[in-house]
Amino acid sequence: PTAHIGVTGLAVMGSNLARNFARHGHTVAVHNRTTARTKALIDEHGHEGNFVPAETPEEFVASLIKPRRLIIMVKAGDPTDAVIDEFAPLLDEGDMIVDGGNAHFHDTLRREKALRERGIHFVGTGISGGEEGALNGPSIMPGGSAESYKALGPLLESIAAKAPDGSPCCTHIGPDAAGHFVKMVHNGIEYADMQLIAEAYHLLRAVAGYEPGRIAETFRSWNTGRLDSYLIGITAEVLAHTDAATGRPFVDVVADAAEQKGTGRWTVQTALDLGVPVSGIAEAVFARSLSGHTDLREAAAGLPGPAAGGLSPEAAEEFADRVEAALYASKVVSYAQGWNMMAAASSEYGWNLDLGAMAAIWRGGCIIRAAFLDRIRGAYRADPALPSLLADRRFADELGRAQDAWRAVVTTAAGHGVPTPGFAAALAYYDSLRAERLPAALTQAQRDFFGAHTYRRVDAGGSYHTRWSGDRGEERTG
Ligand code: NBP
Repeated sequence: PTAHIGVTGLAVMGSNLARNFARHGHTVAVHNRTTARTKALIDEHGHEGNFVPAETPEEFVASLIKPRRLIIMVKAGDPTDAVIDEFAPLLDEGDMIVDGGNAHFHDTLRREKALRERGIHFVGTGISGGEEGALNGPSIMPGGSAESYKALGPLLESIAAKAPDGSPCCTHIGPDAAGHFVKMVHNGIEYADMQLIAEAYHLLRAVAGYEPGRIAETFRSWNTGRLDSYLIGITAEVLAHTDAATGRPFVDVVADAAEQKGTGRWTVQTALDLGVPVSGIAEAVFARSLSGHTDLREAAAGLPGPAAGGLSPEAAEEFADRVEAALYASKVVSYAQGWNMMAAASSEYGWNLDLGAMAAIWRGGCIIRAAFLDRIRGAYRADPALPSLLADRRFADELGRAQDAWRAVVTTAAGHGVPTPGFAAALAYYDSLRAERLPAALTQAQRDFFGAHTYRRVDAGGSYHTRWSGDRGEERTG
């Protein structure tokens, strides 16, 4: 055997990952259920490095140096189980199966346990950056045992993206499903980022009266400041693009129904299970869902909106600056929520996650890469047990400075009838967390009224019930 690593599943992600390994001097065994794909890879890219094509699983496994390192890059779900069932019997104790697909972390928990019992390391690995990232350097989030990382880490780090400071965007995330979990949260945060950017665009267009080209300019200038990120950069490019067929701004010829592949939904479902409020991500998932409900939108199309007046050019410029502040503040909130979710899962599943490390490895390769992540890394470096990003003094100061603009934007948006579920939810979260008293006291009293669910008092220990349907006297229940 000569191959350092093997990739099975040679659709776009698997082929690009295999080429990335080969280009970095590793000998890569390649295999695909349909052999034509393997042949195509070798014909087109065989000259890029050392590939060992295999037609059968047996041939593929035999070509791998022990302990064997095998990456599965097939469609997530049943195909992954089918491939595991096919390969696991051919492996020996100490070998490693890396699942680089977008698996649900519950599947990864199950697969890791089953394979661990057979002495095989199962390494659920989040890979971000799409096909371009797979080829030129993705952000890589491997879970699994620490022992497996010793053998896999150097290989994965060699093909990973590099952060601006040169460090690889790959680290051992934690045991079993930790890698796939944080990849899921990464995608949830990506949904929130995209929604917030969309709201900023909508406000600049509908309230400030800017044309897409002007908005592209605005985003370009934002991209030189604290919002500097891949997503802001591509937004400027999309907005500056003109449709060749019609000559219209490209954004105006795209149907306004956003689709989703499911990781945002998983993030919200999981957050509900963990009891972590991720309202920013949830609003983003719901906004995509709403956009696709043509039936509901058509039914409501005639409902009245406000008589909105336009802004003067000076007022528009001032408004654009406020939108930048609102976008930044809302972004901080959705990242804070995502990080809370990772912290909660870390204690629930015993992962002992290094929360600063996620910010470090998302600085390159992945969709949410941004200068901003360095600040999150700094916040967790200063205090690894930080309860919330909002509690970090630097972020707290920034939100404090942004809040007037943020409130003005949400108010103006409502006044003009422009929906900003992301901005508004983020502001509500900020105000809820900082509130001295929440109306939850009333909610709890109502619960006691109709369901005798009891309540605690601010001035005494224990729990209590008021006899609402009787003499309204209070009794201690626990
Ligand atoms: P696809 O998700 O389109 O999967 C196609 C591959 O799965 C082909 O190699 C196909 O083999 C193989 N496959 C299937 Br389908 N069923 C199989 C089975 N029962 N046994 C063996 N092989 C089977 O490929 P992709 O877009 O390259 O994505 C691969 C993974 O990476 C997915 O889990 C995806 O979620 C994840 N991912 C994708 C991206 C992205 O940007 N596309 C980014 C990050 C992660 P065949 O050729 O014989 O049909």
